[in-house]
Amino acid sequence: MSEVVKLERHDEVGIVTVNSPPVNALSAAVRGGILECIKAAVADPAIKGIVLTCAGRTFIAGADITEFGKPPKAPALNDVLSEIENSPKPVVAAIHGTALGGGLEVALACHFRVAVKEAKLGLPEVKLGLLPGAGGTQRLPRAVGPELAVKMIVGGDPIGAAEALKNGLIEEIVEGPASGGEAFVRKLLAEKRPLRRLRDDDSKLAAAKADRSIFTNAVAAMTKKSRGLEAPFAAADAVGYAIDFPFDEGLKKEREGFLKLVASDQSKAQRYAFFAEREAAKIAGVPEGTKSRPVNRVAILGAGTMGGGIAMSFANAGVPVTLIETGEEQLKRGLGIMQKNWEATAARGGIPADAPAKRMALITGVVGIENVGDADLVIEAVFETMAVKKEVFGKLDQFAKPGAVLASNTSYLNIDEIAKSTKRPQDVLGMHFFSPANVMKLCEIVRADKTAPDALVTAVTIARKIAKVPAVVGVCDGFVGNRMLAQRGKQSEKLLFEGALPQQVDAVVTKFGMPMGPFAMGDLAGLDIGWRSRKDRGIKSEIADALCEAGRFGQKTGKGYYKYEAGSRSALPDPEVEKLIDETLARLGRKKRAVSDEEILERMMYPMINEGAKILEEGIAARPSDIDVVWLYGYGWPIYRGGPMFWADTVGLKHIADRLSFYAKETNDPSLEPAPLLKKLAAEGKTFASLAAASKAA
Ligand code: 3H9
Repeated sequence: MSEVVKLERHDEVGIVTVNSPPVNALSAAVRGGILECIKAAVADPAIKGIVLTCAGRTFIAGADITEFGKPPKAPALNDVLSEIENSPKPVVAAIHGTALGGGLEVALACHFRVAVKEAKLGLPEVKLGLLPGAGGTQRLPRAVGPELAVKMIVGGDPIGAAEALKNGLIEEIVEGPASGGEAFVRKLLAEKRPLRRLRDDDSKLAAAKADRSIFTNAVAAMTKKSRGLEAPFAAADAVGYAIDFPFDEGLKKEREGFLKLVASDQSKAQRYAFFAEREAAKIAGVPEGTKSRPVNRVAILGAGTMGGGIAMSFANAGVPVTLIETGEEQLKRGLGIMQKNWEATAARGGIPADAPAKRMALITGVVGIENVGDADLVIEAVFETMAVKKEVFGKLDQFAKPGAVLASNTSYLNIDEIAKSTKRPQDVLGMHFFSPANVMKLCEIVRADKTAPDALVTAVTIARKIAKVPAVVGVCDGFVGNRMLAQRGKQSEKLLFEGALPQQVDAVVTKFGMPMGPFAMGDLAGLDIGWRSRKDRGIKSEIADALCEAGRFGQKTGKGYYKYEAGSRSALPDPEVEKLIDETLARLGRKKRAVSDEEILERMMYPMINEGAKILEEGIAARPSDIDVVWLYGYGWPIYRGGPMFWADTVGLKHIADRLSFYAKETNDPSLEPAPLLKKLAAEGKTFASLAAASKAA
């Protein structure tokens, strides 16, 4: 008998329970166990109907992703599903938690489905660069119609039980789930209801068979944001097979599509990103069993763009916030912006109509830092200079409750230094959110010299609670993300002096898959900030300075590296900028040359990877995958390229080290010389991944 799947009999109802923590993924053992128990239930003359349910926190959350790319083990999931669907006795899936991917495919092979009201059902395979590979693209359209099926399969987001009920994906919302499933089976038996095998029911496909535009319009809407990705398009094709081919043929074609994607570089990168994100939540060097301190209320200092965005993130997750400003005016302004943002989202249908009021009610706006007293976590988002931060932390020492975690949202300042202004450095750390903070998922958690392990665990835990992706980093200028970005910034600027244009550089970067190039990003952030800071430090950057001297501060002045039409954020190349660059170069006696796209890509990416290698050597990041998480969730690195360190491994570290040495000489820039770690790995023919594997084994 299987260890992970059990069959019990309650009179005439057989209960098959999967129990394979943490998420009941469909490992070979679970597949084998389900097959064995279904066969046994079908063979048992005392059993008239069957419930398939799960123990623990969730229904089956999908195939076991760790098995992909390894030699397949019997039984295949499709064979298990055929056994379920062919059962002459009704099989009912009783769902709680999340029925995802292969989990929902199991449920779709059952004759009926019921779920508890909190359950979520979805086919998120596209998010792993895959398409559903066990009939999901064939059975879901038959259950809910092709339009919703496209939305769920191509978009990958799950739906709740109420929507599932409305669209015929489940029959009933139950309490239970096992007891609800059992009651439902008894009802079926009493009513002698015929079995519903989705494979044999084409009724919901009829409309799209007659008018294919129903399907193609849904696909067009869902693939709009899929630039560069393969899986959403392949998944859409697979739903099309349900409309165009008989079930068995559609299933075969779906399988072919799935196998192709499993072997693709994109899916490998996306599966890597899935585990990298979860790995990042495990803090290196913290004693096992270290518990988070309770966080029932958060205080945020500063209701500006960052403070407001951070406050919104907490309120979105239901955490009460005390929002603190220095004056009524600033507070009113900050609260007003938050309310407007939520109302705009509600108007677009992104959140329920009553959500803005509910979320605003979680935020208490007050004037004066002395009001931090009842907060378990204080996040400072005030002006970005060391003197101001020190003053604020000194006051926090006086007013914050003992044991409260004291976090700075600084994007580059030294947290060790900030911690010195308190008598409780063990409670101080960085929580670096990214702008816009209510949207961007990354939170760099900065561990200072004296940060206590439980303070760190608290920050990571609360970050996950508010749906951020935490990555623990050490203290250095710019931490992981901005420190690497600075290398790219330096090269992008140098490229202009050698003959490249902003639009050429940006085009190479966006073609690679980044949402924006460095110059469009500069225009968005405002060029005057860097200009003022350069002036203060007596540094020159002739092209950027010339732009600012001409009043070109970026989007806010309608002109920067690009020009912008009134009310538009589209960056338009501007001949005036080209002229200004030419004049600057002539003045400096610089000669222009043709710079190839290949060189641009290498000089944008390789210096960042080189910096990443230094970050690893210095222990600022514990794992290469933590660096990748920073880039995936803080800077929009294309998920199908896994992150800079993952991508570097696919390019080959020897090639990268060689090219860096070449550019160091060619452009007379010793900072481009490969870092010792990169050199070593390149010489040994190794990858960054080999470092992660070695540290896991240790
Ligand atoms: C698929 O089904 C293909 C089929 O169509 C075709 C087959 C032929 N496998 O996220 P958490 C681990 S593709 C292996 O922290 P939560 C996870 O790594 C799959 N492991 O919990 C972590 O391990 P650790 C389609 C998995 O409560 C632990 O479980 N399904 C899997 O925040 C806890 O995870 C999906 O894409 C898995 N499938 O969220 C769903 N799932 O503790 C993927 C999780 O060692 N999963 N683990 O770090 C999720 O979205 C979330 O895990 C879930 C729970 C919402 C279920």
